[in-house]
Amino acid sequence: MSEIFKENTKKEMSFEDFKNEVLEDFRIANISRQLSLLGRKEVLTGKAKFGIFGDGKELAQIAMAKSFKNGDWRSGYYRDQTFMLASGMLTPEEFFAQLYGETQLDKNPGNGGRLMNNHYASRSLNEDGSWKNLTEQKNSSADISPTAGQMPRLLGLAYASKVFRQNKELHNFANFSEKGNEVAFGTIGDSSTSEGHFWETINAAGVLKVPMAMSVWDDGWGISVPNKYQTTKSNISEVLKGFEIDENGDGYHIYKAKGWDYPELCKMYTEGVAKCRENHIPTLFHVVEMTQPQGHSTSGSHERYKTEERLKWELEYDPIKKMREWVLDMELATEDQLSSIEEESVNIVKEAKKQAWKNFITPIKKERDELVDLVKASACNCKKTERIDAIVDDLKKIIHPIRKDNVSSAKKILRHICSTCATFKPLKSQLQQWLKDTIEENHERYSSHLYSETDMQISKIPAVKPIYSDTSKMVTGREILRDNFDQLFSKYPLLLTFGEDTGFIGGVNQSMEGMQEKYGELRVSDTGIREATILGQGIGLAMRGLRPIAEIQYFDYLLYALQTMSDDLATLQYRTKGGQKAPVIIRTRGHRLEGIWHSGSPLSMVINSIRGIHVCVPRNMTKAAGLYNTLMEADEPALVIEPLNGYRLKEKMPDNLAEFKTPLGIPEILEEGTDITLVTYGSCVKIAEDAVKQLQEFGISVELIDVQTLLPFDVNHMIVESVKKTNRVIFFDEDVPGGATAFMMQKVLEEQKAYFHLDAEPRTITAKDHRPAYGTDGDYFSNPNAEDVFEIIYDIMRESEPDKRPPIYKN
Ligand SMILES: Cc1ncc(C[n+]2csc(CCOP(=O)(O)OP(=O)(O)O)c2C)c(N)n1
Ligand SMILES: [Mg+2]
Repeated sequence: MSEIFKENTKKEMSFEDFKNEVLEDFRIANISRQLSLLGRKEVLTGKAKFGIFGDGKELAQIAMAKSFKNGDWRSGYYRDQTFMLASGMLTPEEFFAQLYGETQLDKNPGNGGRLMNNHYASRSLNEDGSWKNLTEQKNSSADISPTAGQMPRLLGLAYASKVFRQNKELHNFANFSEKGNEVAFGTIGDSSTSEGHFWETINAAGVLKVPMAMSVWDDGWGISVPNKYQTTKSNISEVLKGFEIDENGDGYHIYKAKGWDYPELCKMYTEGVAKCRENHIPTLFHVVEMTQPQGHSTSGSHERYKTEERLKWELEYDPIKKMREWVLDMELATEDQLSSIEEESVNIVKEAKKQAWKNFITPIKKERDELVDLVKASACNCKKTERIDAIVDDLKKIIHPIRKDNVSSAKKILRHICSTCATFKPLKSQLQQWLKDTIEENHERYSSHLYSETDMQISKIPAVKPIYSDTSKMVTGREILRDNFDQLFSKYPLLLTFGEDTGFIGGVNQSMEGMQEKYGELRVSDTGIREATILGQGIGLAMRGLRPIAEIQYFDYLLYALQTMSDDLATLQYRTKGGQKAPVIIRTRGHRLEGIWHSGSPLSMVINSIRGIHVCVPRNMTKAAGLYNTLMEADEPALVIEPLNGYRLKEKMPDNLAEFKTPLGIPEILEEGTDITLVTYGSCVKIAEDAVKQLQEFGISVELIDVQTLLPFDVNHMIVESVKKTNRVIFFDEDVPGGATAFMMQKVLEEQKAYFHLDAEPRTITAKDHRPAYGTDGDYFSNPNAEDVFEIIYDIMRESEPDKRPPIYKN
């Protein structure tokens, strides 16, 4: 007995305290289990839509929570309710609020109804978007559902501690870190370790030597697929042995314990996390023999794929049952004491459920009653009254109404209100008003915060023009970027950049030349070839207050990071309803150069999958530098695609480096014209300029517009103003047909209503469906060129002036 006491307690703890702590742990385990059991019932009776629970994983999470301190971070997955409870980041009532989809932030503070249950997040930001003191609270980065999707960001959360510890200049940012003493805790299911993100992160964390405490919850299954189909040797810690720490201090501490062995788990985490925190050594905790008492989720039953024998084993090795036996064996409590804890847990959970449901349903019922009262107050004898009554009666009959029922009924009622009847007249306008207000409220509930809503949103950063003087020199584009970065590094101490070849040689295009030498390896560093975790590194760092520029060497390789961009970064503000932010700048280069993988411009792939991140497509390096300068003042993530063929072209060096700012969402008119509006961006601007000159020779006047950013897109509707003048419009880029040109067309024709001002068919000029072939000829025949632009515009103009313009290329 005394052995166990010694192994599991802090030195100063009394036996009484130890006992109480054990019983408190038993209580949390029971509360958590009751949440799982009752949570499932709430789904099966239709009050909640879907449920996924952490039953069978309770003890390891309680043990882990003991080492989780203020300032620490979690990046985990949907089994972690016990950890959240044990670390004080979740109450039983909040658990149910999330299950129901509660939209009131004070009741469901992690996500305000945007995420399904067991997806957790703490709030890092005050309402005005400013940072809270992250070292005075426990932090959970916001969960996502894709398996292993939590891994790339975990790397960044852990790496931030290294940066804060080793870069002494950052020690005064005490609201972000206490000199890098924070540990980033990761959790993942055994089967999800099959994902590439897991391996990439494990390797990178070992290389970077960061305080990452990674737990694998091993219950032997990924839904219905057992370990033998997931992991070599069916044993993740066994196959990770090559990562084990060596005499040089390289590698991981690797631990293994059974998910039902409470004292062993407590010992493992106490020892492992302490070492991880102190020495910044990544650590792996493999927790085996975990169970899933209720199966994977509410959408299936594990009886379909687990053997009788396995199911029996799971009952026997239920962690709470095992803990109970251990407590009794150790004589830490009596049977009666434990029973009363169990009973108390049932009551706590029932009460929490009742309260959460009341909170959830009351405002919805109130909305419904308002609607019903509104309609009832205005009875008349019109024929359609019956139809209206029927809708109202159906609505009243719904036991658990949701907002959809209210709005859908109101919309249907409106269709039946006769316009002539005097009694109904006020009803019509009242109902219209009710709908308008309700839809606005629901917009706030379900659609706000895709982008920042603070004073640091990009639209609030004033534009500043580059200043030139008589002595301003013409230099290559890469020098403008380099000198601008130099100024940014000295202006913003939290700024750091990393990527493949970014550090020692200063980038493949030399735009970071000399920066590592000047600002050190912590601020300008090389990484392995691992795009997903380069981005994840950026996300985690930015969530902890740093200002990373994560560099992806070529736009074509962004695909490796796209899942993380789309699922994690792009949704972060939205899925936490403004509770967390990660203003990462993703820097890359693209558009035409050479060959299939160094000339891509797959903008539609990006803009349609990363709404929530700004997409900047500068035509030259001065514009690019100005965008970086704007983004550094803002609190939003963005992708900047520098034009690959612009590094060696000459531009004038501005005097006000790091100060001039290119605004986002504001196109620039590069040529004024009267016949046709040509809308483009990036490297296509140069081709368009060539085409515009060729057309001028034939008396065709083109208004050339560079949109500069695709997201946001022309926020002031400048393009439609141009179309009002020219009555013709062309969208031009080197994405696939139906790609980003189609996006621009939809924006201008539908959103800006340019359709009403057109005298000619609107057209797109794009690349071919295939990727561009190698070499200059490959490029010329795969991508749109100036002659293509000339031809299409000439033909459009010929339609209106056939006599003046003879056919050239076809009759
Ligand atoms: C990328 C991705 N693929 C598939 C799924 C569907 N899915 C959800 S959970 C899951 C099994 C995960 O098993 P494991 O990692 O062992 O975690 P456990 O549920 O057993 O705790 C699968 C396949 C998903 N969420 N994301
Ligand atoms: Mg599993």
